[in-house]
Amino acid sequence: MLRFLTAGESHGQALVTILEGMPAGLALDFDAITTQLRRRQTGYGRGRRMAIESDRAQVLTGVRHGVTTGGPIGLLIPNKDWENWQRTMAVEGPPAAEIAGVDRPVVTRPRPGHADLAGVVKYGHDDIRNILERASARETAARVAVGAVARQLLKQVETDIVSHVFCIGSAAMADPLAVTFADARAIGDASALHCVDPDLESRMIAEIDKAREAGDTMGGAFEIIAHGVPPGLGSHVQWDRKLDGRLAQALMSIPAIKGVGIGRGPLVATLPGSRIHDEILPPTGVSAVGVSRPTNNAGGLEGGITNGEDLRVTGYMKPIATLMKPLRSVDLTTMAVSPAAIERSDVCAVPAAAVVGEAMVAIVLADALLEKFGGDSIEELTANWQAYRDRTAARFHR
Ligand code: EPS
Repeated sequence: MLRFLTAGESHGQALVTILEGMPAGLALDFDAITTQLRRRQTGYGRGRRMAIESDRAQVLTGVRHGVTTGGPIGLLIPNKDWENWQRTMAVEGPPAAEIAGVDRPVVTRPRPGHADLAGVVKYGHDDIRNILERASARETAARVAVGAVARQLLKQVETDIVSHVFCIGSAAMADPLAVTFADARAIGDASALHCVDPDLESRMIAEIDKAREAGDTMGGAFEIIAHGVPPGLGSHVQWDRKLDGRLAQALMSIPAIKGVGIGRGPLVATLPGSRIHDEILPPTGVSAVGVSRPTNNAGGLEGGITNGEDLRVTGYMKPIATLMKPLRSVDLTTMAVSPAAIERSDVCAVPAAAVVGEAMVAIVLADALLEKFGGDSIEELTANWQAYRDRTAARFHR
């Protein structure tokens, strides 16, 4: 239904994206795309690159006079840093003498944990740069731009997405499910790590400072909460239609994400059924499916189908692979033991990954929404959604 592809290198000219399948008739909020891109660039622990970039997506196609046509939406995010990399990243042959920038040496010492080694083996390169440029998390800027468009589609059916960071190293929250959608939404964009608890956030900052001083890096975990998700997205009938599986794939595709949880996540393995499954009770107020659920350990998904509760998805991120105090590696030209290469990098990018996670959840939900309600235009989509909502409410009204 909704598909996208990205292209672009970290220090190339630009990131390029084609988003296909957006219905016609969506009045696009261009500033909202910039706002999401801006959010991804923030967070304590990022490196000097973020001071160079101020990401903006140019919408090149698929929109006329501010409204989507139904055609593919082409997006372009220029890399400001390209100016300094024109020689190293020249597309057409060896760079002419008048081209600005420096000629950086070939990268030959793979970083443990990065795509460097496996990539040069697979693609037959001698210069690791041919791998690392595309493996770089710079690419996630393109996903956030796509996600910002997907969010605008979700807004048409009153679905909103937020996130919060709940763990950096050993500074972790005991029960992230206790954080409500409203709590996470109330975190200011100026917040250093996008954590709901200021005391915990101070401990997280201390973890990052300690890692930076030691020439090390830190990972962590974040949770994405989608509110107002229509019940009935996804399906139990086939493995590749289960929405939890689709969300897991989307989240795992973000660089450095090594685990994904839905609701209570891996802890479901440690508790009895009586403490995991969410009881079904008569409604206490307005409810999408006419019942109330006192708990939400399932994270809004049962049988691979949204159940009307908040959708809660967790991403676990490993520490960034570029260490200023490098691990041992080998120089692939000599095969002698040597410290891994150092590239300018971040100490911690968990808050940025949370924003990328929101974007990926938005894209998966927008796709599932179009699957359920169809619609080549926003008018058609929202009419189908309204009819389903009214029908569902009528069925369970006693
Ligand atoms: C990254 C290394 C750093 C990060 C980059 C991801 O880039 P640079 O080598 O230019 O300093 O800043 O992230 C981004 C550029 C971004 O926009 O998120 C890496 O090796 O993955």
